Amino acid sequence: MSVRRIPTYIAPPMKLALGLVQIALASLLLFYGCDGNGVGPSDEDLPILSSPQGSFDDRDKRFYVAVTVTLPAGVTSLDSSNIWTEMFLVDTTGVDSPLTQINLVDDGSGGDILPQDGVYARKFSSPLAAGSSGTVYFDFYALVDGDTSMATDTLHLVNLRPVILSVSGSDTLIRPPEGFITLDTLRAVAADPDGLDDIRRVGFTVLKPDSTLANQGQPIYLADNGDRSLWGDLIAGDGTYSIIIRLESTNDPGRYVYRFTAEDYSGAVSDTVYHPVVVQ
Ligand SMILES: [Ca+2]
Ligand SMILES: [Ca+2]
Repeated sequence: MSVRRIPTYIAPPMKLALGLVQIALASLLLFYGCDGNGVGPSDEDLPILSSPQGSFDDRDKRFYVAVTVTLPAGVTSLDSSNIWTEMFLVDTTGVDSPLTQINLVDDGSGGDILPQDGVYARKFSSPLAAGSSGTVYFDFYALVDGDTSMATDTLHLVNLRPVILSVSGSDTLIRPPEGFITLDTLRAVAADPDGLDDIRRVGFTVLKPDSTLANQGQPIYLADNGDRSLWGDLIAGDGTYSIIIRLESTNDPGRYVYRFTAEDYSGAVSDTVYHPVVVQ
């Protein structure tokens, strides 16, 4: 476990003369610095990075990153290899994971909106696992003549709970004669705003007619594996979870209540959906 990496700021010796000014600026930044502000070096030979931004487009599940660059006199543009962002995730336990490094462009391609407007940008597919939560850091760097400028933006990720949209199955079951079994297929349609990939499992507990819980109160899990014969599931990975239950002549008659929940990979649990079944 580690705290977030602190990027190395490269200060060339020629800036020693500006040391006092920098100390004064640093104390100002203590009071005025905040997320999303570029920290441009006070040196006219270095590019100044401002308005760093990283955002997530929920429609196409891609990140957009951009930073405005003011180049020093005599430098007209930055090659893509000299301007980039490094993306990190600090999860809710404080663990820091590097995710990706993306070079930026200012030629109107790859997600950059306007060419040659000084805003270097890119759009790229999310490297995050579905349902990731924590804080994403975008550290932007520009390199000119061996000197680096840097700015940071942060983005807080929020995991959303899964939901069970519907449950289907017989609401009345007739006990079979001794030596036979009755089969019924239960299905639960689950969803998660972070994507179906974020659903870890869907299960239910059974409250019996005598008010005790079946299976020692442990959930019985359904499957979304497309296995029709064993699980009664029609399509793998479609969010509809299925199970074939067996009723025997020895099962108690009366009213049973199935209580369904879905859980995602962050451990968030859906609201409970109740499905009563009368066994005759
Ligand atoms: Ca989720
Ligand atoms: Ca399915």
